[in-house]
Amino acid sequence: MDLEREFDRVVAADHRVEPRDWMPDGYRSTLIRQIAQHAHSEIIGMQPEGNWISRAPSLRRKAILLAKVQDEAGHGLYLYAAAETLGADRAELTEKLISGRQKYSSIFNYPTLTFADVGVIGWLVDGAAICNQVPLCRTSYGPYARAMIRVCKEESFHQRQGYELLMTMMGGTKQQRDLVQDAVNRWWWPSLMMFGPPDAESSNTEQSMHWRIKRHTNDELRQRFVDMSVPQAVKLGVTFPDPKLVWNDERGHYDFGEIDWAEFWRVVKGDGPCNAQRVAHRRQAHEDGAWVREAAAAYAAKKNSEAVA
Ligand code: FAQ
Repeated sequence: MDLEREFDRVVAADHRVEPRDWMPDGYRSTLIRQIAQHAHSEIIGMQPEGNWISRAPSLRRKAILLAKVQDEAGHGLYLYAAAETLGADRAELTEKLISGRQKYSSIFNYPTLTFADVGVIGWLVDGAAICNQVPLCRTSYGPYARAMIRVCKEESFHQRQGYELLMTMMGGTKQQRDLVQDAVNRWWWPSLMMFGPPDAESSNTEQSMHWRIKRHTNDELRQRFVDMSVPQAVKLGVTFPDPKLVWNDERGHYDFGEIDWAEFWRVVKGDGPCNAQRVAHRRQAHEDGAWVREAAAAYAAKKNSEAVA
């Protein structure tokens, strides 16, 4: 009881809960779920852009894209390490991902059809990720909050490289401008879905807000993202595919049209355009890496037995 009171006090005072502190089982399992999904998203999220590394239009673009995709791998590993501080087993988390028992963000189940998609992912997908993750720097669990600080710094660079790429294309030929607009048309709605279901249908929000794991609701962050993106689109010279997107003076926010939630749930449940491909690719990479894990384990065992002898 005292332990529970102490936990409530730490959370209410906006202090951090640390790995060795007592915590309710539900708090631990909610964090493992969210952090694992987040880690899986970073790892699966390497694929859509990774497809373009060998086809980047210049050495400069290739170097930037390589660095970005490597950062995503780093974020994934960082987040798996944060999940491990809660007692999760990394091998088990990977197993759950490749057997379809654990989720990753819906956004990475859409195809990247042209190089403009690389720019739009940086601008909108990383932009949405930042919007969602900056408040997570103040999440109540210490290792997750600290991981988010570094991740957000790198995501800012990702967002800027995307926007700069698009600015360059918009200053090019009509064909290049059309590619950008087409990519924006395809990624806008899926980007809005990244924030999760509407608050009224979000099963975890209320409890996660109470525990200060989440600091804002899904709809609050989605609105913040829309408000932030519209002036950026104007500056870039593109439009969003939503006739209902208008400034509402009374609310002090942009109104926007209804999101296709049926599509969202279809994609979350595994039936998006690229779900099967993404998971199969990850499974193959995991199987191909088996010899590395075996060699590392054999080396560690040898070192341990030498230390004992
Ligand atoms: N996709 O009750 P809620 C990135 C699930 S950014 C798939 O509202 P919650 C960077 C949800 O898990 C992307 N599933 O859930 C990058 C739950 O299922 P469950 C990753 C979704 O957790 C950029 C159910 O629906 N970012 O990777 C989605 O309170 C570019 C009910 O939903 C994070 O993970 C979705 N979009 O709120 C990398 C940020 N939305 O488990 C490469 C941390 C919801 O109960 C390239 N996560 N679901 O069966 C969060 O902030 C939260 O987990 C939310 C969802 C806001 C995503």
